Amino acid sequence: MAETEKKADCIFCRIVAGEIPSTKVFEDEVSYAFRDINPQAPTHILIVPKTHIESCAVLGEENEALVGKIFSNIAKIAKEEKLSGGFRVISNSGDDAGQTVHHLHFHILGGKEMGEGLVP
Ligand code: DGP
Repeated sequence: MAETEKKADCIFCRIVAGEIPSTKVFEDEVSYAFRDINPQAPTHILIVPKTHIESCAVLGEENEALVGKIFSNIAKIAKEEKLSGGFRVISNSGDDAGQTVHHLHFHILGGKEMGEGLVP
C-alpha cells in the first residue's frame, strides 16, 4: 500500500500532527513514539509511522525501509527506557487480533516479567 500523508479521522494521524496531545518518547523523520493511554505494563509505548498505513496486513515492498527503520528505533527506545531485562513487541492487525486503531502501530511492552504465553 502506498504511504499516504494523513487521514483526517485517524487518532494516530492526529497525534502525529500534534492535534491530540500525547506523551512523546521518540520522533524521527518517519516515525513517532508515545506512551499508551491505557498501559498494560509498567512501560507501554506505541510507535507509529508518520504516514497513514492501516495495519501490517497491507504492507508491501514499498514499506520495507520504513518498517526496518521503525524496528531499529524500537531497539533505541528500549535502550533509552532501560528495558535491559527484555521487552515484547506486538502489532495487532485486524478484528481477530483486536486492532482498535486502524493506523499501523507497534506496542513496546516491558518493565515486568510477562511469561511465555502470547495469547491470553
Ligand atoms: P490496538 O488494540 O493494537 O489497536 O491498540 C491501540 C492502543 O492505542 C491501545 O492500547 C490504546 C491506545 N490509544 C488509543 N487512543 C489513544 C490516544 O488517544 N492516546 C494514546 N496515547 N493512546 C491511545
